[in-house]
Amino acid sequence: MRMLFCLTASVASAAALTLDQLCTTSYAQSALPAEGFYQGITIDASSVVTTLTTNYSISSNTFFPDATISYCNISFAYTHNGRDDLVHVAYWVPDPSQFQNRFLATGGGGLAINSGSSTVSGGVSIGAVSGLTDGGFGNFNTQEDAHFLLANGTINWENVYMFGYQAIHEMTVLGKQLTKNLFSMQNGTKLYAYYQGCSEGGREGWSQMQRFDELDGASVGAPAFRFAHQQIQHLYSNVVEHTLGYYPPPCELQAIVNATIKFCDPLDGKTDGVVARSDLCKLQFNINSTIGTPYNCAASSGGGGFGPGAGAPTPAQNGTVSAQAVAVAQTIIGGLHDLQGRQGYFSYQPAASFVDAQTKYNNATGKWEVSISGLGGEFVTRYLELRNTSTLTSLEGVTYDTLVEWIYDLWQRYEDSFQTTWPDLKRFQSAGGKVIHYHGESDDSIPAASSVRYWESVRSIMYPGLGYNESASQLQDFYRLYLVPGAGHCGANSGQPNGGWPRTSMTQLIDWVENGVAPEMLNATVSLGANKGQNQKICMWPLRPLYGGNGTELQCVYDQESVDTWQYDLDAFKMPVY
Ligand SMILES: *[C@@H]1O[C@H](CO)[C@@H](O)[C@H](O)[C@H]1NC(C)=O
Ligand SMILES: *[C@@H]1O[C@H](CO)[C@@H](O)[C@H](O)[C@H]1NC(C)=O
Ligand SMILES: *[C@@H]1O[C@H](CO)[C@@H](O)[C@H](O)[C@H]1NC(C)=O
Ligand SMILES: *[C@@H]1O[C@H](CO)[C@@H](O)[C@H](O)[C@H]1NC(C)=O
Ligand SMILES: *[C@@H]1O[C@H](CO)[C@@H](O)[C@H](O)[C@H]1NC(C)=O
Ligand SMILES: *[C@@H]1O[C@H](CO)[C@@H](O)[C@H](O)[C@H]1NC(C)=O
Ligand SMILES: *[C@@H]1O[C@H](CO)[C@@H](O)[C@H](O)[C@H]1NC(C)=O
Ligand SMILES: *[C@@H]1O[C@H](CO)[C@@H](O)[C@H](O)[C@H]1NC(C)=O
Ligand SMILES: *[C@@H]1O[C@H](CO)[C@@H](O)[C@H](O)[C@H]1NC(C)=O
Ligand SMILES: *[C@@H]1O[C@H](CO)[C@@H](O)[C@H](O)[C@H]1NC(C)=O
Ligand SMILES: *[C@@H]1O[C@H](CO)[C@@H](O)[C@H](O)[C@H]1NC(C)=O
Ligand SMILES: *[C@@H]1O[C@H](CO)[C@@H](O)[C@H](O)[C@H]1NC(C)=O
Ligand SMILES: [Ca+2]
Repeated sequence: MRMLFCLTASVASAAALTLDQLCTTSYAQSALPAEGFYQGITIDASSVVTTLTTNYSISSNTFFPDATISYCNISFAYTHNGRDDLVHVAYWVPDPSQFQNRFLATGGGGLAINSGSSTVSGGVSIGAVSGLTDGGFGNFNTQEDAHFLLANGTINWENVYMFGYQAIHEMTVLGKQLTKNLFSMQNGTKLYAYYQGCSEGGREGWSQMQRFDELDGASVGAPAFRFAHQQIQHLYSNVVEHTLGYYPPPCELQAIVNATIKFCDPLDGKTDGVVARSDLCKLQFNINSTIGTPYNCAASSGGGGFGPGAGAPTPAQNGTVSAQAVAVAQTIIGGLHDLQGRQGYFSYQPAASFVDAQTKYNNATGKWEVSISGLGGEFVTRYLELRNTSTLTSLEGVTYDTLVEWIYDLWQRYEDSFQTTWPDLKRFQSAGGKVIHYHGESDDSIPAASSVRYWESVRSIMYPGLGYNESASQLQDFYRLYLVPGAGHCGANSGQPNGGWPRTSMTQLIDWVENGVAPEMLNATVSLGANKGQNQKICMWPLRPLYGGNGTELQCVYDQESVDTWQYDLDAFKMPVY
């Protein structure tokens, strides 16, 4: 405490500081949280590194508008007392004249716990000190799986909990105090704390809101939560192909997607190449109608997707859509069911592309073969079997029942670390937290229905005594969900380029938290194709978009039959799946 007082005195004129003056090792050291501030953590003051960058330009950032920023990157290391570890954190600090009493915590994606410079730069553009962590995994570029095993069979549980939720929490608490010290914030001056993350970063955001009350607001996209289900879902498409014995050429699946978009696009009242109502698509489109559709794709030198087949060259493909390919697509969209027909999980919406189902071409046999999803495979080999490899080499003997068992085993093992579906948000809510949650409706990596399920879980757990509309409305007082028409995984979708992406959700969040202006609709901007720059609005769940007046007038309507298509009884499990 004494040390804090000294600091306050020595930095009393920080508001008048320039960025150059702030960006020195000695000044940053003087602003470190005092010893004992965070019980169990010791900061190594000698590890402080400061780097000044001016006129850094942000452009084509998925989550922030274009801007030019100057910042000081202040990084340091700390250790957990009694444990011989080292965790690195870094904070991008805006110019004092641009600082707006804000802090932004950021997350990663895939198996990374940070997004490098991409999210912290956006944070500086909103006048926030913006933090990232390396989770204690070695350095800022090391992913979580690198040190997940201490040896085959031995889990590094410290690594699991750091990735699960602890590292971002520590980075947030330390970063808020660093910010107050750097800018000599007076008692009574509110420091607003925010979070931005998508995919794994979305899961990391929820890991904070489910446990802590440090955040005033969070903008989270397509969270990779319900981790066990989500990761095994990546293998489901491959197991469908393996079970049905048909490995469709990528072009054939693309033809099915294109035909789906063609039929379902107008169902929302606006023929613009965007399937804004994948629920109506589910109700009205018969995928069997695509059988016989001709397809023709040129040879390519490399394909997309995860797994061993990714990036391999593909030959020219032409033909007509087969009944077998349609059976594969239909079974994938129908979602995982065990061999008794009970549902284990749900899948991507129709009109999403089939990334997990991408096959690879065997040039020796001239046949298409399974290409096992890399992310899905690693969760079996490393996180379940505890073997030091990310490659699952075969699906021999793997059935739909095996997938359900794998989910069950991963779920039990990581329920309190990775699963991240705790549905009671009372701590976040009572601290006044607000969350904007969005998910591309055509996401092909994390099913959009996953976000709907969590929102519904929170609604029913937090407001058990209320009817649907009343509980939905109370939940929306602090938690709002938006499905983004046509969008893919954490961004715009080249297959439906006229769909906008909510690039200014952080601005809307700030307006909600700081000015009490709750976003009725999310603001979106088209970022691809001929209509680039066009502004759009996105309806708030459970309302659904419907265009009238020949596609000119967006209405947000309540449609029970549509809403029902998003709910699933996951009766392959006896435990509730939040
Ligand atoms: C940064 O941009 C400003 C305004 O364009 C310019 O005046 C300044 O010289 C630039 N600074 C550096 C270091 O390039
Ligand atoms: C911040 O600075 C540290 C120390 O120089 C460096 O390792 C890290 O990569 C920087 N982070 C970013 C996002 O610039
Ligand atoms: C796992 O394998 C990698 C190389 O693939 C190696 O660098 C690492 O040390 C191994 N880890 C363990 C715990 O065996
Ligand atoms: C700040 O507030 C705390 C708690 O209300 C109080 O104990 C402390 O003396 C205040 N410090 C200053 C510098 O006003
Ligand atoms: C699908 O549509 C896209 C345009 O959105 C086109 O580039 C592609 O060639 C089509 N693929 C097939 C197989 O029809
Ligand atoms: C599509 O065809 C398959 C195979 O003939 C059949 O089992 C399925 O019910 C059909 N689906 C629809 C929606 O008609
Ligand atoms: C298949 O192999 C032949 C002969 O080696 C080569 O010319 C062709 O480019 C290969 N095709 C693909 C799709 O890899
Ligand atoms: C499809 O491939 C066959 C030979 O494999 C060829 O005869 C035919 O012209 C091709 N069709 C198109 C539309 O490219
Ligand atoms: C650990 O497991 C991997 C993957 O199964 C294997 O390649 C490696 O040889 C094993 N290491 C030891 C020391 O057994
Ligand atoms: C809930 O509200 C919607 C309008 O938002 C309305 O159409 C629906 O009938 C209401 N449901 C109940 C059960 O009141
Ligand atoms: C909404 O997005 C448009 C661009 O589509 C942008 O000009 C406008 O500033 C945004 N509004 C808010 C509140 O951020
Ligand atoms: C829609 O467009 C058609 C043809 O352009 C026109 O006849 C019709 O009146 C329009 N309907 C509405 C609701 O604007
Ligand atoms: Ca449309």
